[in-house]
Amino acid sequence: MPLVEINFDGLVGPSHNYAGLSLGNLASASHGGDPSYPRAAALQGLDKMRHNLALGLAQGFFAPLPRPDQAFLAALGDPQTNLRAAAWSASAMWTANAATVSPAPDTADGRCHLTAANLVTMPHRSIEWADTVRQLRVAFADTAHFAVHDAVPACFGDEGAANHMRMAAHHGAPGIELFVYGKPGGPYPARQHEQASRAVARLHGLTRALFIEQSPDAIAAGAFHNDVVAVANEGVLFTHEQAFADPEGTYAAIRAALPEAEIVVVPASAISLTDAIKSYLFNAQLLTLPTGEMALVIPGEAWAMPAVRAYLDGMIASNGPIRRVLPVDVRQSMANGGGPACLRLRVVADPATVDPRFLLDPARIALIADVVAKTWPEQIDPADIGRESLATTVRNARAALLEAVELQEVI
Ligand code: SUG
Repeated sequence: MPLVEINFDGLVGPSHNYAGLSLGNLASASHGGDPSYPRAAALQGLDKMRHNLALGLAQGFFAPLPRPDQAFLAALGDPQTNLRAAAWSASAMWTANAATVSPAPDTADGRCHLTAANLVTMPHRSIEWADTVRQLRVAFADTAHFAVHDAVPACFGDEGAANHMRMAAHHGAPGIELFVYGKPGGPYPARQHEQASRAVARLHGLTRALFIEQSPDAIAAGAFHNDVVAVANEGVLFTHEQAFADPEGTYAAIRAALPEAEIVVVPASAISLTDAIKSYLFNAQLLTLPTGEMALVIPGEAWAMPAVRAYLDGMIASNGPIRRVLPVDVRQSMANGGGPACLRLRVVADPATVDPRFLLDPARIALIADVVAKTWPEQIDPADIGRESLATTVRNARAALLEAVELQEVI
């Protein structure tokens, strides 16, 4: 089978909660302390997977990580503060931050390379990667086709695919890889370090990589990852005009490396940076449908914002490369700053080379939804974090999932 794009969504874990842990992520900060609804959150995510599968696209998933993280709590002397909430976070649901992926046509050894992201900027995320990489090594165990790398050293922050875009004539063709990094000095952390991006490009054996500075204004306005203000697919880049520190230089470098590139720039006069970040328009899945048309899977929040809706109506009416806009409801994830694009890791590969237990069809989605409906907590209030009875519920829910999908070895 030819190489296709497979989207691996993170199943929202049973401890999903709002603890306001992410400085610079405006949604996380504003919802900190709200009650959360893990069951509804996971079912919303599964509906998105079902929706994309129904479009005729390949869909996979990753299992939630073990929470609460007892080793982290013990190493910190059992903290009662925000650090306790960190150990309970279900943040691994945002698999765009699980790893950076370079498909086989781009790499020196002709294998698909994945490097787990160290996520060191935020304590609750820094504890993900060791468990993530174990899962990646099960899913992509076929070393003839895949190479899975540990995270780069923690002195350089790496947030994975959220700050990485790939452009190519089509998914199976050799492509250019765009690494977007931030420079420190603004009001919020610049989470992606240039040296981490360069290390990942070296580990993957890339010959055609561009290193692009993210606009400090975008980070200051709340674009804590590049995928909040830009998304690419095959030959198309869809970007806000304030995404990059040097927009014109960036577009010129992309066009020089990939002459067929089409760059759709949304001007601030149509959608302000503030509205782009609030609506999460760019945190979309830009997908090539089996018909060859491109579709933009956006959060319902973006569709509901008048300025964004007006822009999208005009875009569809025009002759641009993005032909369809498909809103989805991932409200529970959105309230923590995670839109449709955050919830998925894109891997271009032959599905036959991936462990089939991570791939989905409607029956497997129904199986997972059934476990979620029966075992995921309906609601978590901030005061519940730390309760032993809830910890037991969360552990049992995850164990029930792993048993149902026959993935007990990722425990
Ligand atoms: O790292 N939110 C995540 C959202 C990640 C979104 N991912 C991408 N843009 N690719 C983050 O800021 C909030 C957790 C809390 O506050 O409870 C959180 O971790």
